[in-house]
Amino acid sequence: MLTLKSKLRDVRAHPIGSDIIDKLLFLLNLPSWLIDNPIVGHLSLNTLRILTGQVVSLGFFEAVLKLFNAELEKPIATPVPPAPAWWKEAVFYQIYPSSFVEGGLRGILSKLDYLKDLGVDAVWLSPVYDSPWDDNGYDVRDYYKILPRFGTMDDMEALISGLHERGMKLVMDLVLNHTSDEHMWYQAAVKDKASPYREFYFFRESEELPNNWTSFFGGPAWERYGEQGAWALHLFSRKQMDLNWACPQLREELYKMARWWLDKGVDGFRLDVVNLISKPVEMPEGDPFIGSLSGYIGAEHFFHGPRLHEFIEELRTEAFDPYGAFSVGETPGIGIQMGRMFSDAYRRQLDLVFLFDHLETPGHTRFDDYRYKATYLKTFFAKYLNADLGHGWNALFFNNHDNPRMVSKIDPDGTYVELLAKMLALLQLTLRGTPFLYQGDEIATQNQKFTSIDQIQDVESLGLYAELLKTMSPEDAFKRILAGTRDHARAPLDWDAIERQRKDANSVWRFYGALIALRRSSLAWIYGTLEFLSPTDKSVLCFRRCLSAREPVGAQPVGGGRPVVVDGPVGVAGSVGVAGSSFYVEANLTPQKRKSHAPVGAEVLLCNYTGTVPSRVLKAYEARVYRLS
Ligand code: TEU
Repeated sequence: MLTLKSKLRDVRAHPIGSDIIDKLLFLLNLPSWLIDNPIVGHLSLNTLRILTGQVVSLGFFEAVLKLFNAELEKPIATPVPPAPAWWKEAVFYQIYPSSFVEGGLRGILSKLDYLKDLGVDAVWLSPVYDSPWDDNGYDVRDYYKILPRFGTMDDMEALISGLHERGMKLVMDLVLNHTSDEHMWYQAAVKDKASPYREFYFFRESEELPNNWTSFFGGPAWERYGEQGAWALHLFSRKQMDLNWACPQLREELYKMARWWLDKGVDGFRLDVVNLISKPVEMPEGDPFIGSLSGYIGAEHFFHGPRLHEFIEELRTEAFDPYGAFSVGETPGIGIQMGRMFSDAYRRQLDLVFLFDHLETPGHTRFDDYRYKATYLKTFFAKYLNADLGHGWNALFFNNHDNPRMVSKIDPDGTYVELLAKMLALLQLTLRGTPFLYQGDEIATQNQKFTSIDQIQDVESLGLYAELLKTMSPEDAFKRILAGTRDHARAPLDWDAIERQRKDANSVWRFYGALIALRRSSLAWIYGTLEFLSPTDKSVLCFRRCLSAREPVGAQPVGGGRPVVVDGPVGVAGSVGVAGSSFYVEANLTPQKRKSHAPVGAEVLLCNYTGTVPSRVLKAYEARVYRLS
């Protein structure tokens, strides 16, 4: 049990403690040696609290201590080596339905051959459910209905079969933390205090705001609704009402709905903000200092709430396991160790999680107007992919519908855009983990050139803009919006550019094709070991992937442990394993020339520069794959 008297190094040894400390260091842009040296490690939490001038409230420490003590790691009972799985081998592609193609689900259906040609194995489809569209479908009005502008349930079924006929899988987006205020449960709850649906949400009757929590989209997380005017909780927009997972009837309804979709044949789910689903009954005040660092007050109470893992285990048992459904949790705010608590196969919760600590560099949040230094990727991946994840697995992505384009964060002027896009693709498809491409990645889509707030549609950006105007000029507020707006990623996909690039042998599109083919050519890319090399060179990320020759055809699972045994071709990707294959990958993360560390004489298989004979010098953002044996 951890208390205020516990030493910092004991807190550091706890998975949640380790992640929280890392997160604070990240937000403050402080080096980890500050905490990891023995003198500081011997300080108690309470001494630290006093030494830091009590800038962080006692309430915060109490809240995190509760977290630590509630979540002691489960003992490992039967160590079963993780099996090969289709989702470890697959290349995923995220479709954002309002901007992927015109024509809704039928439009998507018409593009399945396109996706197949690109080499995609599985599609993650962002929400297409009936919705008033306050947050582009992440505000579900009816989980059992398709939004008419995307088509009908028949179109959905046609899409599922269309994918399956082509040997591809479908992963739907499941929004379980909240519903739209127009959902019939919420409507019933607001109309009648005695309604059984009242318990599905968080209603509080008080004069003042029930607590100081803020919404991710600006302003308080509480709003008065309906005639009685009770407060109800919405961590996102005013039309996205948080669901009370402590209510067993609600959970049963949600599991029933997930099973209904699985009966239709979907292969799994991406679970929207799934780490937020459990909230403490007392709804304690959030710490304002911690809130000022992250931009949201109260998150320490719900980013990893008291019954989170219990709920997720139940969801898996009740809904996913009977179908062998795949799950990837979107888990903003949590770190590597907490990620493991979801994705370690022993714990039987989720298959994968999306972690976000590589989307900004230390000391920055999304709306800061700054240039992303790609050298951070070396630090990040070495830490993330070297961490002991038990029998967990990683998801690899640089873009999604919630973030400005990575190429533009690194290179706002677009000077190196093609090289950079190819370099990121090369890393995404050769590092260890499951790649998730976002629509437009394959043609190096950049940020939009917005010039005025009138062009911005996203509810998050508009909410934040209104907040910012309270403390800064419209020009400065717009600069922040321009830096972080999700609208950058939501512009229509440029099909003309796709056509052009498909014909151009040197295009980014064709480079993706080559990388996906390379990934399929050897199981070393999937189950092989990953070893980061040349750690002192901060500019060049280099690593070796290797399928062990000692095992017949096998490899080390993530984080060590017993090897995965793979017999011949497996899974959707149809990759084959050749024992003893090994590859070397290097990427210059800077626009300056850098020295290559590759073994002399190794054969270059792929490079993002064309027409030049690879030399011992890496040019701006140059990235190469070599065969070692
Ligand atoms: O996103 C959750 C999330 O934490 C962020 O990525 C989000 O964009 C927000 O800006 C936090 O600052 C998921 C969905 O991906 C997003 O599109 C939804 O708006 C959100 O949940 C609510 O459903």
